[in-house]
Amino acid sequence: MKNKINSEEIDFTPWNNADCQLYKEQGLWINKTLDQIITQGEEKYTDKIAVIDANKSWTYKEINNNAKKLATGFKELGIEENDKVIVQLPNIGEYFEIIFALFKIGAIPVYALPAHRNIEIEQFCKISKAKSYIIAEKSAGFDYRNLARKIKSSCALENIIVCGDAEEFISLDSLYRAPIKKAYENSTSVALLQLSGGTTNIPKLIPRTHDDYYYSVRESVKICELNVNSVFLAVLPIAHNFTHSSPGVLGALYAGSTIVLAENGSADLAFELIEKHKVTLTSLVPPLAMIWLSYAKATTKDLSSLSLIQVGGAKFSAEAAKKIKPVFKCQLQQVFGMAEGLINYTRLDDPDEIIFNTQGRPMSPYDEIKVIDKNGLEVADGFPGELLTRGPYTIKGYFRANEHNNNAFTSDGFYRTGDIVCKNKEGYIIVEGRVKDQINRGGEKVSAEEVENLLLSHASIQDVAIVAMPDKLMGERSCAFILLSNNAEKKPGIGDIRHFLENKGLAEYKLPDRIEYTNNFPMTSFGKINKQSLRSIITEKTKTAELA
Ligand code: OOB
Repeated sequence: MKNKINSEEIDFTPWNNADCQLYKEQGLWINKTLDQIITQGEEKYTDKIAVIDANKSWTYKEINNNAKKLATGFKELGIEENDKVIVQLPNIGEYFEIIFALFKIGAIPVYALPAHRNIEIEQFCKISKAKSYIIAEKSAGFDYRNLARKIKSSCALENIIVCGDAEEFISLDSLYRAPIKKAYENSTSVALLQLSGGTTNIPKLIPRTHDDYYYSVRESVKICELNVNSVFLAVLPIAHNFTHSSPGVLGALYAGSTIVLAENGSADLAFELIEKHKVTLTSLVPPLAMIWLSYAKATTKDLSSLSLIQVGGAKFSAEAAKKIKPVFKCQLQQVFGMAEGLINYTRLDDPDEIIFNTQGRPMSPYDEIKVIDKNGLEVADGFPGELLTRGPYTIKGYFRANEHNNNAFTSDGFYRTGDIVCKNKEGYIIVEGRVKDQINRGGEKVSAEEVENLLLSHASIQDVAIVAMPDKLMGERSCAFILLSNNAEKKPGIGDIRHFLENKGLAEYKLPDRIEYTNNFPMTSFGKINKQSLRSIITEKTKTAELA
C-alpha cells in the first residue's frame, strides 16, 4: 500500500514501508542527512582544501564552520525546518556554505539554475511557497539583484540574500553568527528540490530525500572511484543533478577530494584550471565535450592529470565518444541520468564497445527497469520502448503535483521517463529517442508546451508548435512552427520572437532557434498537431540546406 501523506496538499509521495525497510536493512539508506557529508568531511579531512573557486579556497573545516555560522544567521531571519529557499548561484564556493547551512536547519533548497529568469523563478516560488531567495550580486554580466527586484512583490519574498554587494537586500556576509549547536536529523524528509526538465506548462519540482540522495552520491562515488586524490572540475552549473551528485560536487566532498569551480565551460579556462590544479575528472554535456575535443588538439596546456571525463545529459554520438581516449589520454564514462533519480553509468573497466555505444547501466542493483511498448507490455531485449524505472533513489511523485503524478507514474510506482531506449542482454541502455514533448538542447531541457503557451499570447500568432530539429553541435535545437493570426500586421522574425519571450522573462536557452511559417498544421487522427510530421519537415529542410 502507498504511504501517502494525508493532507489536502500532498507534498510528495514517499516509498512504501516495505521498500523503506528493505533499503535500510540492505544499508542503502543509512539514516543520515546530507549535512553528514560535510560534518564527516571536517572530521576526516579537516584542513585539506575542499573547494577552490575563481577568488578563494576553502578547507573542509572552513566550509563546515561557516555553514554552522550561517545556519544561525538563517534561523534568525526566520528560516525554519521545512521552509523552502530558492538558491540561484553561479559556481562559487559560498554555495557549499549555504546549502549545508540549510541542511543543518532542515530547510529545503530549491535548485534554480543561473540561466533562469523571472518566469521560472516566479513559478518556483509559487509552487514551493518559498519566502527566501539567495543569489549572487552578478554573474556572467547579469545582475541578479535586478531579477530579485522584478519578482519581489509578485512572489511575496521576505528574505532576499545576496552574496556580494547586497544593495537594499540582505548581505550574506552579515549572517555569519555563533555556530549552530545541533543539526537537523530527520533523514527520511525531503532534503532538496531539484528541477525537472519539464514537459508541461508549469515546471515540476523533484523532492529528493536525504536518505535517497545520500545513497545515490555514495554509490556514484564507488562506481566512479573518487578518493582523496581526486580533483573534480565543475564546469556545468553545480546545482544540476549531474554536477551535484553523479558523483559531482557532493560525491567529491564525500570522498575527501578537492573541487575546482569553473565559472563557465570554455575550453581555455577549463584547460588552464586542469593544468594548474591537476584535475583528475570532470563532467560534460556532449556539445562541450565536442568543443573541448577540437581545442585539445592544439592546446599547449598539460592535461595529463585527467583520468576520467564523464559525458551525459544528452546523447553522445559513438563517433565523438571514440575520440575522447586518444585525444585526452583518459577514460570516458557515459552517464544517462535524470534529476528524478535513476542514473546509468558505463563502468570504468567496461570494454570500449560498451563505452562508445551505450549510455551505461543502472547504478544500483536495486534499480528496477522496464522497457515497454505502446500497450504497456515489456518488449524483448534489443527492441525499443519507453523506459520505466523504480528504485531506492527514484522519486515516487513530483512535489505538489498530484494530478500530473497520476500520468507520470504507474500505479505500482514506476516513473515513466519518457525516454525511448533499447536494453541489451547485459542490461546496458541505449537511448534512441523520447516520447516526451521536450527539446534536449545539448543537455538543457525545454518543455515545448511552456514556450508555446507564452507565444500564444503574441498578438500576431494564432497557433504554434515547437519541435526539435537536428543540430551537429547541440544534438537538437528548437524550431517554432507558427500560424499567423488573420489580423497580423506583419510576420515577426526570429529576432522579434526571441525578444518577445526574453522580455517576458524566459531563460535564454528556451528561446526558439528558428521559426517556420505555416498556413495549416499537419494533424493526427485525434485532431492534435502532428509533431512527428513537423520534425520530419524541419529535418528534411535542414538536410537540404546543408547540401546546398
Ligand atoms: C540529466 O538530468 P535531467 O533531469 O536534466 O534530464 C534527464 C533527461 C533524461 O530523461 C533523458 O531524456 C536525457 O535527459 N538524458 C540523456 C542522457 N542523459 C540524460 N539522453 C541521452 N543520453 C544521455 N546520456 O540530464 C542528468 C542527471 C544526472 C546525471 C546525468 C544527466
